[in-house]
Amino acid sequence: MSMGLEGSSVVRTCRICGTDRFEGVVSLGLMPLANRFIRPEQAAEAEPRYPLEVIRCQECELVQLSVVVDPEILFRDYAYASSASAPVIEHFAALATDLAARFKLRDRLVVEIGSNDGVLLDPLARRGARVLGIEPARGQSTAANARGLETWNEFFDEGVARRVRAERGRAALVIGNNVLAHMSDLSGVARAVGSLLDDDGVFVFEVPYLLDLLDRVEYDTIYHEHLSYFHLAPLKRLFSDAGMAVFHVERLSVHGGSIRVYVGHAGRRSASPQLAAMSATEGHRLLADQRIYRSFAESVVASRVALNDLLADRIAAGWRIAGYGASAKGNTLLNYCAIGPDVLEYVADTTPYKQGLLTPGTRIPVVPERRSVEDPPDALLLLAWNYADSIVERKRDYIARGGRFIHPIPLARLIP
Ligand code: DWN
Repeated sequence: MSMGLEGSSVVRTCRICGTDRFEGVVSLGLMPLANRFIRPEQAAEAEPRYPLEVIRCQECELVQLSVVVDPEILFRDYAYASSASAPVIEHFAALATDLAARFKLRDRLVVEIGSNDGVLLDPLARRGARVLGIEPARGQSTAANARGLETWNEFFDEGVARRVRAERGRAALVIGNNVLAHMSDLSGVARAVGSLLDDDGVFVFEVPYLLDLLDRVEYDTIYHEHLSYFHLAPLKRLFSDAGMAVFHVERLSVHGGSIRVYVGHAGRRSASPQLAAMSATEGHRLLADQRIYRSFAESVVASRVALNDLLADRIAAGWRIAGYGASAKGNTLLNYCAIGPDVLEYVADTTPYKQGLLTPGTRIPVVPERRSVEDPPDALLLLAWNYADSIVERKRDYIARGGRFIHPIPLARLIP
């Protein structure tokens, strides 16, 4: 795919089935990159903006972005660190336990695509697996290697798969959490995984689930890193075309609602009842019916109006408001709703890399999380609402002193 001006290109054919017949889903306008936080000395400089528009393939039903931004721009110098969020550490510790119980991993090769700072490689290695991370972000790859978790600073593709197989052999397990949605050449990735897995090998991956996005109006999870918004039907097509088969799926609450999908070589494992049940549910939801997507687009506009009304009302009442969690989704929400430093005094965040920088497009200062304790506002806008339970629980003292949270979607509401 040849990249156009500023490292982006328009999608002409579906990234799974290759057809060129699309329906529009929603357009959020021209948006800056959600994880490109701005240094204060660059605050006055213009930053690249790209169309953020979602389309749906009329053949295989894959919901996807209409514009692809060069992954070198998106991921080489990358702000997101998995280990900055305690709930993510807990989530992947539990996954390691689950995988070790489900598969024989001791002394077996486990390759993780998009392994970030090694948050999952670590517990897997502690269970005796021979782990290898494949991570394109320089900072995260360096951090993982510094922890003794071998990580190649690469984008995963068929060439890297061949090199792993030549140098490490075939894998019992390939894992890819919150990475498949970020990859443009899905067919090439599916073939690469298939070539790397041993005969009984399994590819296990987590992706945000389209049904949760639609039902909870999670429009802020739409940003340029997320090229695809998956449900089972197109995923089954993708892996079937690569000589593999989805055989199991689990529904997860993480990241606003995700699915964990298990794939093996075709014919090696029988489909689980859970897979049949979820496939049937998708059939009943008529996800090929354009009316679902029109309704979602209308709900997105209603969500923006409700949030801006609540914020205006509270500011008119004299409240000081700040953001909590400088998340990528938060930057979609702030830019789409035009929420700037006149509304939020700061955004508190636990990620050292982000602190001292400004939010992309809206230029709100990101500060250490302790600022929300030392200089508590009247309300904190939950830009990391996917951890709302954990955050509200941990900030009981803030609430006890009269502090409130604003949960922005689907319709803005105060907690408590
Ligand atoms: O797919 C992706 C997901 C998995 O993670 C990536 N493309 C990018 C990233 O999206 P995100 O930035 O929206 O993810 P989070 O994990 O929702 O970001 C939460 C932010 O909030 C982080 O910067 C850490 C911060 N945080 C905090 O300040 N206090 C998180 C918690 C739990 C907290 O208590």
